Amino acid sequence: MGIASEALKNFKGFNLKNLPEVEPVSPGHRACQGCGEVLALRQAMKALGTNVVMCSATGCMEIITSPFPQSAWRVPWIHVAFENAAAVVSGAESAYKAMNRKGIINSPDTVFVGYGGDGATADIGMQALSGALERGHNFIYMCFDNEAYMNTGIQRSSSTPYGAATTTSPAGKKSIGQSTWKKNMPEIAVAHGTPYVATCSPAFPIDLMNKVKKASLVPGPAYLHIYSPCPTGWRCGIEESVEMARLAVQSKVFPLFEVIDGQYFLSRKVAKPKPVSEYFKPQRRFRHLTETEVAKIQARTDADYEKLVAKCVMEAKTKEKPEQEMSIRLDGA
Ligand SMILES: Cc1ncc(C[n+]2csc(CCOP(=O)(O)OP(=O)(O)O)c2C)c(N)n1
Ligand code: SF4
Ligand SMILES: [Mg+2]
Repeated sequence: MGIASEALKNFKGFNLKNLPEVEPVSPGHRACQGCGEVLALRQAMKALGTNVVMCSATGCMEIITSPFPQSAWRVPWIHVAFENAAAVVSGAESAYKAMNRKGIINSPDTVFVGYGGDGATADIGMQALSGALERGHNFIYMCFDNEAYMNTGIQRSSSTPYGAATTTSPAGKKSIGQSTWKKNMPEIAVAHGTPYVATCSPAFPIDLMNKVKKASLVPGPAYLHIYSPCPTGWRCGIEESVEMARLAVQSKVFPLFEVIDGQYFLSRKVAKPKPVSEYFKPQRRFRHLTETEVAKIQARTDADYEKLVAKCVMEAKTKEKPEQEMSIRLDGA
């Protein structure tokens, strides 16, 4: 049995009756209305609690929580550069380990978390992340994927989906927008032998919180790829973020799965998939796409999903309906 399977064998997850009341990220931050990224961050932090050291790359979830002299953080939080959250959090983890060993502190259960957006993760911070995963630090890395560099004005990243219009991949007569396919970060994390890798979505909060909790229990690196709808950059309604996150799962655009010690588990099989066009329709970043382009994306989405399903050894037990999950009242949203 691998280290993640061993650590998770008696895992008892969150459910509607035992949701934590703790709010490590306080209300009053400065995210745009309807921000799906801060909703996901909030759910993740509720699962982690307060015995954490957070290390934030530059990006939306840094600037909106820390305009000097204010902070939305109720836990230790370090802001570092755009590219090195994983390197700095691995240093903090090593320092705590040494201080615990020398008896300077007694804090063996502190959880170390590095996080950043898709630009900080899939582009500029990839090298730092790769090194930290390879060295095997006991930490969680969370990528909040809103599919572009939103903080600086909606520039494309390597995680921007094919066909999406951004300010640096504008759609026009000679351009369909983003001309490359989305980089598969979870697979890159798996390729490092990372003991726990999972994808999660704020439209499925209990699933998200359980995956964050599991990541915190694994005594080694864990990578979480968290879908983060951004109404500002995706050009959809501010009330549509959760619906976009849900449709991404239901259309197989963003499947939910876990990889535990290299074994794949589908969190939620999409039995009756919605067409990608239904997910695209409310988002003006896709409005220029022709039927031919949409059909091409549909074919690629179907093929990618089949490849994933073929790798899954069994289905996980999570069966809550999204509607039921979203009926949870998270005060202060
Ligand atoms: C070395 C460096 N290059 C560029 C920047 C400017 N910059 C800050 S945040 C950011 C984009 C962040 O995008 P992402 O990581 O996807 O996070 P998001 O804002 O979308 O949540 C950029 C380009 C910087 N701070 N440092
Ligand atoms: S730009 Fe997007 S991700 Fe950033 S705070 Fe606004 S809605 Fe959230
Ligand atoms: Mg981003």
